[in-house]
Amino acid sequence: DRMERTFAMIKPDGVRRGLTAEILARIQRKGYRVVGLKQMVIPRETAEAHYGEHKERPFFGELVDFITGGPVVAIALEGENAIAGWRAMMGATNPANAAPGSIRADYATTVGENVTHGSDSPESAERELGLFFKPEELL
Ligand code: YYY
Ligand code: MG
Repeated sequence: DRMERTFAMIKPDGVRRGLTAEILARIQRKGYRVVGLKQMVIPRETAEAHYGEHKERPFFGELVDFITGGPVVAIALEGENAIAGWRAMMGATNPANAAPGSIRADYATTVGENVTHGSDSPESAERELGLFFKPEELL
């Protein structure tokens, strides 16, 4: 139906555990187009902006420490209904509630280290893609 772009990320736990190829394989098998891709260590101020909606939550400090604590793989995805579709492939935030076969169900045990990120709305997708990619880095 609707062609969308979304921001996906393999978090430091996923990269550290060697899950990058497996997760990219799932994305490509699904049929999403990878229109941006880079491995990077997220600057602290970018992480704080990315997770700005959680600034007042008790886990915010740990979340920013975690997400800046090692390389991530930042991914721009394009496809039909890619925003909700990628969220479905990831599964629920808490791996204990994630659907069987989803990335978080298959690879994570704790809410704090849940392997992947995905934008939750068209507005978030646009904001997050703008935080992580320059226009010329997107195909
Ligand atoms: O979008 P999503 O990653 O599924 O969840 P959010 O509610 O946006 O939370 C972002 C991030 O924060 C989550 O992936 C792990 C962490 N977190 C946490 O450590 N403890 C919580 N109770 C909720 C979220
Ligand atoms: Mg979120």
